[in-house]
Amino acid sequence: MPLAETAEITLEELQLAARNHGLPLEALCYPITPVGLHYLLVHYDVPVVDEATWRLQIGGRVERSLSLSLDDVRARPAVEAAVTLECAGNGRARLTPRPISQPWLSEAVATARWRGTRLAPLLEEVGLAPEAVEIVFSGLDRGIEGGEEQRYRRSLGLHDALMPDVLLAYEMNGRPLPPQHGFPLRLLVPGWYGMASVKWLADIEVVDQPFHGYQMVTSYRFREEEDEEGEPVTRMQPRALLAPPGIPDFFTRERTVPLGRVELEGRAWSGWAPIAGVQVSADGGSTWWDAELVRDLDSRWAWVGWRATWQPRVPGAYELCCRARDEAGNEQPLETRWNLGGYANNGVQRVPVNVV
Ligand SMILES: Nc1nc2c(c(=O)[nH]1)N[C@H]1C(S)=C(S)[C@@H](COP(=O)(O)O)O[C@H]1N2
Ligand SMILES: [Mo]
Repeated sequence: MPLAETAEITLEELQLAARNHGLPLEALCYPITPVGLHYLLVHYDVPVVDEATWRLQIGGRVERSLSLSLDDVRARPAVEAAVTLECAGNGRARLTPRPISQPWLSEAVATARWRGTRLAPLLEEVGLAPEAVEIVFSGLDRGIEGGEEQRYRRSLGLHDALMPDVLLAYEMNGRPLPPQHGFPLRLLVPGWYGMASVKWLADIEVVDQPFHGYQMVTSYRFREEEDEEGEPVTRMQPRALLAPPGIPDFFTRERTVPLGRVELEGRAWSGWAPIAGVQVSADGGSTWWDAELVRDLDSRWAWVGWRATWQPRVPGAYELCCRARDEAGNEQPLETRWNLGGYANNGVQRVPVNVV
């Protein structure tokens, strides 16, 4: 991934940002994000898929291959779960030097109620051969990335693919998947950054060698130098976001609130362990107080709500921050950790607010 030393965003980055939109932060108030406000990330083009001819092919190192229509998939036992997805590149645009890719600030996250069928029983049904080591998931979308023509493809090791909450989802918030979120079927890997949840899923192939596709070995690795192999990006780091209070300036989006009590609210999540606590600061991270957690979704894989009261004593310029920690002891850092791809950057959000 190329890097930019300047703060200026290029036209290519703007082109990506206009296609791939984030969650407007005021929508953090909804436990389940309305579909049109859910963040969106599409590497290539949104494919046009005809439901009548679409098939899910499951093959490779299996005892019996399967070809399923959408009705076949829908006829299987269904489960529904609220799942928070976050793009691994969330926060990338604030890094210096800046990795040149989709220039997210902090809004590449959302939660939907997904309905689908579990992957594990389907894999048991086709019968994994003894030499199976990974499962490769292929989308119908094609493009060129890093000079390499490809379909969007990601793999999971057997252990991860057989996690009981991994879904093949065909509904989002009670309706068929919209085109941009993977119609007619997508993989959903709860707790992991979004890249694992392959949209427009058409092929599941069981393989006997680790899969070395572009999205596995070139992208989505933690690297500081190009020639490093790097560790793969997997689960979401803890992060808290604040729905910015008051009213925004149209251009800078700086906030203005009247002097008095301010009720703050936001959301927090971690793919490693449940959220243990959220703290808030009004002085840019020097002093903190505890927020109250609001567990308003009954899903381990969905964000929790939080709220806190802020009582500024004098008018002036403040900087609100929030940070989350999870039950595994992971905590958001004050400063961001740099890597070449700008992945899993969970430095705390900073919201400038003028109290008048
Ligand atoms: N086939 C396919 N699947 C994909 C992608 C893609 O470009 N093609 N983008 C991935 C990335 S990087 C993310 S963050 C999530 C975004 O899901 P959403 O657009 O439904 O929010 O989808 C993932 N699945
Ligand atoms: Mo992503």
